[in-house]
Amino acid sequence: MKQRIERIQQKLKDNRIEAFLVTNGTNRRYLSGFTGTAGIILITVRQAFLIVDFRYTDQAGQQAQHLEVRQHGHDRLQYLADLLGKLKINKLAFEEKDVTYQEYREFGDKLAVDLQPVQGWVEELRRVKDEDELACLKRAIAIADEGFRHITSEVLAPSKSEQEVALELEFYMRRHGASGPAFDFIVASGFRGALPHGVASEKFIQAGDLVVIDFGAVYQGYHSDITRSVAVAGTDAKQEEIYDIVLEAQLAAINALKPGLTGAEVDAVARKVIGDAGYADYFGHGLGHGVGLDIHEGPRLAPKSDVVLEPGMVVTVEPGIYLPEWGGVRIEDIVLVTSQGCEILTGSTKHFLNL
Ligand SMILES: [Mn+2]
Repeated sequence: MKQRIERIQQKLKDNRIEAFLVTNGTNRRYLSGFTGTAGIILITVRQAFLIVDFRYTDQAGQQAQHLEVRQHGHDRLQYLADLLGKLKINKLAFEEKDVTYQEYREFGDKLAVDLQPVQGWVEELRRVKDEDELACLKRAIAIADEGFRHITSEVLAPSKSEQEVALELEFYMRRHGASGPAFDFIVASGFRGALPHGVASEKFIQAGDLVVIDFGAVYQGYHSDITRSVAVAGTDAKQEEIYDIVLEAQLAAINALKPGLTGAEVDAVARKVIGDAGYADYFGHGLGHGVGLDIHEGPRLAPKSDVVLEPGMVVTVEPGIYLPEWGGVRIEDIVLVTSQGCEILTGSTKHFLNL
C-alpha cells in the first residue's frame, strides 16, 4: 500500500505540483487501507497524511500505518488550511470529479493555495489489481457463485416473488461471508426482463418466465457482479434462440479479449454477433466495466472506450438483448486480463437452465 502512495508522489513530481488532496472515499480506502466513512488524505512529495475526526483516530492509526494520522477539530477545512501553511504548499491538486461546487468555493475561500483540478490519478492505479485485491475479488465471486447455486436449486420457482428471490440471495451470501450485497439486485422475470436494470419487484414469477438475475457480494470491500438468465418451469424456442445469441456474443468477446485491445474493440466483437443476428437495436448498453472497490470502475468496455487493456485488469463481460414486452437475456461474467488473453473468474454454469 505504501507503493500506491509512492506512485502518487511520482505523479506530483511529474506534474510539478506540491500536494494532492484525496476526498473520494473509495480512493481514500485504496491508498490508506482505512475503512472508515470519513476522512481526507493529503499527499506531498515527501509525506502522506490521513486526516480524520475524533471517531476514527484509533482505527485510522491501526489500519493506515504508512500514513501520518492526524485528528482535525470541529473545522476540518481550517485544519487543512493550517497544515498546508505549515508545509508551505502553494499548488494543491484536488479530485475534480469528487469535489462539489460548494466545496470548491469553500476551498477557494479558506485555502491559500493555487487549486489544480486533476482527474483519474488514483482511478488509473486502481484499474490494475494486485494479488491481494485479486484474492478478495475471487472470494466475492465465489460467494456469488454459491448464492446462484442455492437459488437455482432451492428458491427459484413459480409463485416466488422477485423480492423474495433477491432477499434469499442476499441472506445466503451474507451467511457465507459477504459483508453485504454489491448493489440492489436485479431480478426481472418475464416481461420485466426487458428492463436492463429491473430491480427486484413485487411481481411473482410465473411458469414459463425467463428470469434475469444480476447480483453480487462484497468481500473486504471488493465487489462481485454476475448475471444469469434462467427459465422457470418451462421454456420455448424464442427464449432459447435469444439465449444462444447472447451466449455466443459473450463467448466471442471473452475469446477475443486480450491486452493491447481497447475497450471499444472488445465491445465491437460482441456487438457484431448480436447485430448479425438482427438484434443490434436491442443491446443498448456497453459490454462491460471494471470492478473492484467500486461496483463500476475503469476500464469500460463500450463503443467509446479508448482505454487499452492491460494484464491485471478485471472487467465484466455482459452482453444482453432486451425486447419490449417480451423480456430479456443478459449473461455476465467477471474476467481477469492475463498476458495472453483473459481468465474467467465466475464459476456459475452458462448452460440454459430450465428449472
Ligand atoms: Mn455489471
